Amino acid sequence: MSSQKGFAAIAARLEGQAIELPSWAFGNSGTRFKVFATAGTPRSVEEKIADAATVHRFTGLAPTVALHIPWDKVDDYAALSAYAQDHGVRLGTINSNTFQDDDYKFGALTHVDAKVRQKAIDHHFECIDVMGATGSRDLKIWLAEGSNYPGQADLRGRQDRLGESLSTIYDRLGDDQRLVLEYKFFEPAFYHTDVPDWGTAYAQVAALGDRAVVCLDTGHHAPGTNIEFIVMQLLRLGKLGSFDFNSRFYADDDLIVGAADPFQLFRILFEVMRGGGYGPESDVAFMLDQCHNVEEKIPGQIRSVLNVQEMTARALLVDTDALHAAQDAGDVLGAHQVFMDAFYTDVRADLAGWREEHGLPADPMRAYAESGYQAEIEASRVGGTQLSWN
Ligand code: PSV
Ligand code: MN
Ligand code: MN
Repeated sequence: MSSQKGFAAIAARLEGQAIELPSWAFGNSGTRFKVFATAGTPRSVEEKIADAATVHRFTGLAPTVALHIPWDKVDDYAALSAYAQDHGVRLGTINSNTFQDDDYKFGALTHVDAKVRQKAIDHHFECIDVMGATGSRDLKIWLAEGSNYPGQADLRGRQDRLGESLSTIYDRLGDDQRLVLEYKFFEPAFYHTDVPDWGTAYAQVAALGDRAVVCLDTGHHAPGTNIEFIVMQLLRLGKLGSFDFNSRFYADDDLIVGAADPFQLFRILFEVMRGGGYGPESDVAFMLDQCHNVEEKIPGQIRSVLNVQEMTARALLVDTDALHAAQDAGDVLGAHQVFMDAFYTDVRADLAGWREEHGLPADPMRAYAESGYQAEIEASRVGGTQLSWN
């Protein structure tokens, strides 16, 4: 006989769940072979924010939007913030970008030339100024730095310069602001990456201080990596700052979270809860980092936040008392069954009811399709230049 909590027991814990949307998910994106344009794609940062606000209106799950600088550069960030608030959302994480400038061909924060390093540091100072104007807490740094050939670069020297550069940036942050360092094991560099894994990211942020933490992008690991173990370890060390959620089959695919491997998302969320990374007391930020190359972007984002909510509910359903009892008794199959019972529980009807109780559409995908918003943006967003991922 399996042990199982009911949905009513966990419903309250779904209150206030927030999943930040990336502004770039609403722009056109693709592969190095082709970027397909989509009707209705935003032509301005404001239109991206309006689309993100639409996702929040239909789901209640996405109250903030992350910006990427300079993709989302504007003259007046306070005005942009007010625009977002008028649309029912807030501006969130500020992502720096040191990967699209010729000067950074051989590195930015790790470059051998102090002038290039200073240019990259100054860009981060500019991002911190943006955070001041938008009220953002997190500066997220992902670095495209590394080398393609063995012997090309001095691995140790680059790591030392990275530490110095990060420390200069960290010192500029306000007391309520955080530096969030994201790792990725390959691409665009193919031989070595300067922040390839959680251990390197941890070593770098641990040297900075309490307000420096790690971002775990679920697409940035080798196939077969036990990501939930990394989640557990970073939470245990007090250094899990945020997630970039997406899913992958082969590389850094940036597909819809939970699409490729729903069970992996469940396992990750279970460890998040086990480690205290979920709920009002937690500082762990949930964010999507996705691109919608061939599907419509707004429904793509709606589907994504619903997938996270659904797996959150299932992970909350794990009967932890029964699980621990089975674990302590060495009951291998009993423990496994408690875990799998929660994973296999279909919560969709309960979540539909929960949404209705909260004044939200029971089926946000359908409500969006019937709302006319897509037809409206396709008809009105003509002329101007559609924004692309970069
Ligand atoms: C790099 O692959 C990355 O995951 C970083 O978070 C970037 O900021 C983002 O993608 C851009 O899509
Ligand atoms: Mn990312
Ligand atoms: Mn990525």
